[in-house]
This record gives sequence, structure tokens and C-alpha cells, in this order.
Amino acid sequence: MAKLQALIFDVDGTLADTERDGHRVAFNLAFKDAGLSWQWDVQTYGDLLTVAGGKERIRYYIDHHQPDLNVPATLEAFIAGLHRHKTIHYQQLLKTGAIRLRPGIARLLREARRQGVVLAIATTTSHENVTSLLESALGEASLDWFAVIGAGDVVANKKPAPDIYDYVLRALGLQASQCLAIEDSYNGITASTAAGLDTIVTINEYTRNEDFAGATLVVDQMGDPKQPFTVLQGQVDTDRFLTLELIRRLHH
Ligand code: XBP
Ligand code: MG
Repeated sequence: MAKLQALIFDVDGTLADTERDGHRVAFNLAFKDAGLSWQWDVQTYGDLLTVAGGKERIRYYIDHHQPDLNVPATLEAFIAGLHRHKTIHYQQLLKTGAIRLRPGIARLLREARRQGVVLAIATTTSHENVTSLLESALGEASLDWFAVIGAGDVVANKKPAPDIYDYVLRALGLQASQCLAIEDSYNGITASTAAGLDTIVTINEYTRNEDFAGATLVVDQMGDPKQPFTVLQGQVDTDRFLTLELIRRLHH
């Protein structure tokens, strides 16, 4: 068993519940800016989340729900323009402080830092969205907590492809067996396990019914002393929330 050297975190749905009240709202504002009547309600957005990546999600929606759309330029440029506006709206939403970290995240990040466990990020969203979330939720200094931030278009294939995890492992200079991933979705765990990583899943409202067969542990949240987790899959002892000690015990 290799010693645990690093934790690799997904962002959307894992560090924070960014999708329903963050990304979704920003997409709808961008559609409005462009004079489109499209509205992604909570349920529709949940269905669209099977497509990872904002630009990819818009393209899928057009292909399947707006096949007669006429765009002024190329479809690619049209989607890129919509997505730029979406990112601006998302950044503004983050600045309001409306999106908080999920329970236990700040505690676990601090615990890992104290114990010399390296922190990294592997996400489908853009680098600027990650840094804005970290800045607004944990302060500017937290950007230095992460040895590698693997984000967005830095790889050709987004999750569920393993590319972003392979990229982060390469940048860390570590083997998969020395690291553990923390994810919230089927796409996420498909990517992380394909890269060879043990993976702990914290589900959320959108992902609770997904298949996490490959997970080391599935919990409803990381939890905190006053907010214990519920274990949905896997074995713990008397643990009531996710600690680094528990992660080390689970790491194969
Ligand atoms: C997150 C995503 C992203 C966000 C939107 O997946 O799929 O597309 O919803 O971000 P994961 P962008 O948590 O598995 O990384 O619009 O910036 O792509
Ligand atoms: Mg996620």
C-alpha cells in the first residue's frame, strides 16, 4: 500500500454546490443577454449535467432541443460567446458570496495542510472559476494551498475521460496509488477511477441516484463534528465525519 501523498479535489458539487444556484443561473442570464428565451430550470439542468463542460452542455442542448437554431457566425463561435457571458455572470455570482463551501471542506483542507498532504484540483470548469470560488470562500491566500489546479480546456477530453486526472498526476509527479480523489458525480468518479485513483464520493442533490459502484466510500457530505455524515456505501468504524485519518485508513 503506497503512502497517501495527495488529495485531488473535484470542484463543482464537491467543494461547493455550485451547479443549481451558480452555473445554472449564469447560463440562463447569458441566454437572456443573447436574446434567447431558453430557460434551464432545476430539473432540466439536472438532466443536462450528464454532459460535462459548459460549452459542451450548450452544444448538446442546441443539438437536441434547438435543432432549427440559426446562428450568425459558426456554431462554435456562437457557443463560445454565450459561454463567455455565462462565465462573467458566474464570477459576479461568486463575488456576492452566495456560494459557500460544503460542510467539512475547509476543515479537511486545513487538516491536510497541517499534516503535509499535498492538495490539488481536477475539474471540468475553467481555471478562473476555480480561483474565484477559492478566493471568495477561503480568501486569496488559499490559492497557494493547491500544488496543481487542473482545469477546463487544458486537456482535450473532459470528464468522464481520465485526462484531467492524468494531467494532475503528471504535474504532481505522483502515481495514482499515492493519491486519492474526492468527487460528487458519476462523470467524476468514472474519470478518477479510470486514472487509477481511489475515490471518495460526497453526493449532492443532483447526483444522489448515480452509480458509484467503483467508490471507496460514498457519503452524503464530509460532515463536521456537529454535522455528522451518513454513510451510503462502504465501511467506516465509529467515524462520524470525514477526517484525514479515516481517508488514510480507506486508502488502498
Ligand atoms: C463540472 C461541470 C462544469 C460546470 C460548468 O463538472 O460539468 O461544466 O457545470 O463549468 P465536474 P463551465 O464537477 O465533474 O468537473 O461552464 O466553466 O464548463
Ligand atoms: Mg463535480
